[in-house]
Amino acid sequence: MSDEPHILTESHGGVAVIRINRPKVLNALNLTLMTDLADMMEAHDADDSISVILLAGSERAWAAGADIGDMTTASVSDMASRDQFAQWERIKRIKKPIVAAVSGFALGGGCELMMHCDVIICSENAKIGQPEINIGVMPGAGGTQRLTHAVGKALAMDVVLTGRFLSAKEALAHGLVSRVVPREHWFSEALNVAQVMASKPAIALRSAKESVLKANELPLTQGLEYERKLFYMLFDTEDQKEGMAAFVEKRKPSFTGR
Ligand code: CO8
Repeated sequence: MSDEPHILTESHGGVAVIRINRPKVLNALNLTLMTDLADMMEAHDADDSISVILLAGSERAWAAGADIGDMTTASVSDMASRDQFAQWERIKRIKKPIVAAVSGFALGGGCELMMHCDVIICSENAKIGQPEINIGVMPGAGGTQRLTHAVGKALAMDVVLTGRFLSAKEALAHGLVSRVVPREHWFSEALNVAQVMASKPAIALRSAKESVLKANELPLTQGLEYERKLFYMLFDTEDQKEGMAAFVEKRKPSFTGR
């Protein structure tokens, strides 16, 4: 067992960068890593100096899935008692935007973790898929649901039932990732995007994330009502006053996050 931390973190202004660091297993996700990831994200969510979380893997692998070694001989009750999905639920509840910097393999749980992120910046070398079918199971952390919402039934069935990998180009064409960038810029471009977002008014940023996510959960009429309420609430923020005054006065706004 290596003593290297399996998660590394650093901050760039209002952007907290978290890097998954298990290179020997292509960043396979185990329970300890997922627990630490959720702990760290919650800490950043509660930290007023952070506006955006940037989650990155390595150039070779974002994450090649859940750690297969941990599951090989597991029984139903082993899997249920580990309750790994509790950590995924915690990540789902993070309010600040999460940018994914994806290079290399994003497979199985790795693809599912990528789909928990809000803006996905993807290297042209990425290989994305849900190959669980090849090892006798199926996606379990949202793959059949979020992938289908993102790319539609026909392509989701193709990916989940054959286990094939999507190229970055295909993923972009079908709305699974936000942008594809040249392989040498996979991290720097994601950081640029995160920094642009971090310069925006923080409450509006969080509210906009919340509202877009509701589009996958609510019927249209309820989603529109939800959006409208959040929109009205923003008129109670100092940043709304500042943003609109700055526009009228033809100057750059100075947002405070209040
Ligand atoms: N788990 C554990 N170890 C892994 C994993 C993984 N998912 N992926 C790669 N590794 C290890 C390999 O065993 C290998 O180790 P070693 O050097 O000791 O032999 C090392 O990483 C490098 O891998 P390869 O030699 O295989 O590298 P290649 O470039 O030849 O192939 C691949 C790369 C295509 C990514 C290949 O490693 C592969 O197919 N990996 C498995 C992908 C996969 O099936 N992922 C799905 C896993 S199941 C899952 O994610 C279910 C999620 C459910 C929710 C989670 C909560 C429980």
